[in-house]
Amino acid sequence: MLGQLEKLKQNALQELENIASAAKLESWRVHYLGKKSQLTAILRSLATLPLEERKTVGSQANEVKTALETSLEEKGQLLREAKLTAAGEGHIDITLPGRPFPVGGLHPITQTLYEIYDIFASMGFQVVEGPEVEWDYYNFEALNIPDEHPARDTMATLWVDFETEEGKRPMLLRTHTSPMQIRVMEKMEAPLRVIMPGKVYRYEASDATHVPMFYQIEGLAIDKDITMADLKGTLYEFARRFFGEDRKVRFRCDYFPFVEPGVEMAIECLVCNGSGCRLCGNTGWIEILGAGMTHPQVLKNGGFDPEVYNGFAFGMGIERMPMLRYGIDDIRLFYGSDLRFLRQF
Ligand code: FA5
Repeated sequence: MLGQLEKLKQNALQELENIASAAKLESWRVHYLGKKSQLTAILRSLATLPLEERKTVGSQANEVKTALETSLEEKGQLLREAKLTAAGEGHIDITLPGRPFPVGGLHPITQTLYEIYDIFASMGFQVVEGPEVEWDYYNFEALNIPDEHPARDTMATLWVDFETEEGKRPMLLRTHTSPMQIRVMEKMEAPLRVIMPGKVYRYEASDATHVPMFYQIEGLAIDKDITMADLKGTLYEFARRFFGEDRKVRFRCDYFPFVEPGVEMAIECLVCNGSGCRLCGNTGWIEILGAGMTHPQVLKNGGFDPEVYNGFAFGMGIERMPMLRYGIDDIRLFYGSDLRFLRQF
């Protein structure tokens, strides 16, 4: 039986030499190593042999099996390589890894918006969006800024008047997100806590800190016993979470016709830590938002009784936030489409 095994091995290996296709290789495998092969029959018959013979034949049969299996594996590899080379000959090297698809990322302003949503969501604020093309009524009138009010001059407006049968109705690209205060009040019941993000437009020339289209997030809270302490607490918490625990925050009086009293919130300059630099105009502070207690007339315009309800509102420019955090000294970089800048975030 030992001679039979040796012969089997020689025949198998010789045949294998001449094989040139995967199909033939498979037939070879079935013939020499398959369930009905001579080798399998020998291995099965081992149990019937006397002990001594079983040992020698068994070890020889296993050795042949291993040799055939190894040769089969090697031949398979050779055939696969030959096939790849033939396919690629004169064309391309198809064994090279493919070109990766470029994967985009979120714009730094979008990232900032998402981060701010998370902070306010954790304080119970929900996000509400509204139109960028707005009626004069919501953008100005209902916010205590009637025609000819000097506050209109602070927001150079892009008008897109709307023709109706009765004549022109004043329409504009919203100059701030504050019109959403009225829209939300008209639709929602108190108590309410909302933030209202979006693009706003001003007819202004661009410079290092101004662009004609930028993002704001408006905030509004209305309930029965809201105080200035609630406003300050909410904005302190926001500044602490966004700019870090130790960053100093300052509130000062300011004027916006739709709040009374009105304040501006500034944070200690992140570039010079308050000692004065170009970014903060040597003051050590940078204003990031306007805020205040909702004016009673504005509550009335939104359908709330100011004898029962009160509220606070704030509005922040978004581009300034990453500018401060990363020391970016020109706002136009965000909208310049320079991928070398944008890919850093
Ligand atoms: C307002 O727009 C008020 N609606 C804010 C407000 C809301 C006050 C609710 C009270 C209650 P202001 O015009 O100051 O305020 O603009 C707010 C922020 O927008 C500024 O602090 C600044 O960060 C940003 N901003 C203003 N103009 C530009 C501009 N041209 N480019 C980029 N950011 C600007």
